Amino acid sequence: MGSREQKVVIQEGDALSVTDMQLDFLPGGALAVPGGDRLIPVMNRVIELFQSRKRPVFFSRDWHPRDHISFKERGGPWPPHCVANTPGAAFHPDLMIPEGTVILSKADRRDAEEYSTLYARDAQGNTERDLLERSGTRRLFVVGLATDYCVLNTVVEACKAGIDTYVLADAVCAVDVNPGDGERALKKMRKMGAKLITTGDLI
Ligand code: VGL
Ligand code: ZN
Repeated sequence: MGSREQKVVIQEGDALSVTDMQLDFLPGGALAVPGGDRLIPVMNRVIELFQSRKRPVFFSRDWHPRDHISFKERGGPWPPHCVANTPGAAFHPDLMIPEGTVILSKADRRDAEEYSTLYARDAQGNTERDLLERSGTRRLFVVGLATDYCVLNTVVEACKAGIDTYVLADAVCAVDVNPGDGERALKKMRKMGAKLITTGDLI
């Protein structure tokens, strides 16, 4: 039987990381990922599964100052997006955010870009990596935006940190500034040792 048919049972030691599902990254937002909103129902089922198994769920967010280095006016590649405490930085209202979800902020310093969520921080300054360690997480499941930026960098860092990392390929979506960026990112993640599965493989 090929790996495509294999089911993955969510159990102790598993955690879910929901990456940057903020209004500015969704259709109508300042840096919209085309089709990003189609992930929401798929993702909600996964979030509910992790919640029902009492597994940790992390929500990361891009949390930029107004004059962040990644913005065009400062020579960066992006239009202003996800400015802290603005409507565009809010999570999409249709997302299931279970009680006890940890919110992690990143790229909140004016002169530093930060795509990976692994060192994003909660209100107390704990990083996602700290919290993964403390919760005894051995397998990290990643969903969200964008495949070719934050998901890619998170998965690469998690693999380097020795975490068994799973990408839910039907619950991520690419910006595709250059056509094929998303596909290349998935390939790179696989090469780093990440496992690409779909949400239907989870039970
Ligand atoms: C992201 C572009 C700029 C992401 C963040 O979350 O993937 N992409 N800032
Ligand atoms: Zn950003």
